[in-house]
Amino acid sequence: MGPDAAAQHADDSITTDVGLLRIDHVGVAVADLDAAIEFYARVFGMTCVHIEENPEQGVREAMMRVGPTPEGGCVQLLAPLTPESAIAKFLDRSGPGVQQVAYTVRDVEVAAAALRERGMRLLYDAPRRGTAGSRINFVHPKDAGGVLVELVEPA
Ligand code: MC0
Repeated sequence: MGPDAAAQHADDSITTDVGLLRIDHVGVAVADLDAAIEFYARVFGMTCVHIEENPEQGVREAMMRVGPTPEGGCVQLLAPLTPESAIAKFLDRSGPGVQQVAYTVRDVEVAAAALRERGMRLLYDAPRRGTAGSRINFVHPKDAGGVLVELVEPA
């Protein structure tokens, strides 16, 4: 058994599958949403397929489709709605750039429980509302190698 397999079998009590299906989107913090939409469309040829305000998350966001079909995935542009929002804080600290990597999961509660079982801190006790009526939760970036991981169960 190689080192990877050994690590995988280190705790036999962990049995629940996290249920990741694919990369849902990569989230990019921006200061000006309209300017960023124009930039991603003009420079990369992406198409804006959805715009939404999510006051609970403190964001105005746009989904930019990569490539001609939905299988290409999306970049999510995230602009702050208020100075207190997570995105405003991120921009103040790090400037514009990748703020999160989001995975589509079969069931967000099952995924959160499986990740808690593996020692990850989930940000919410129960899922909250994300883009287009999805249910979301996050793994704290300090537990995931410096990456804010979002779990997305589509509506
Ligand atoms: C903070 N840190 C990050 C980070 N945010 N590292 C990587 N990626 C990020 N996005 C690091 C800091 O640099 C700092 O490191 C440490 O974490 C601070 O931890 P904290 O004190 O807990 O930090 P806060 O207060 O900045 O909060 C971070 C936290 C927050 C992830 C808890 O941003 C949060 O609650 N995020 C989840 C909600 C969210 O991001 N909403 C916007 C997207 P050092 O080394 O200096 O200690 S809304 C969305 O995505 C929805 C619409 C959707 O897709 O459906």
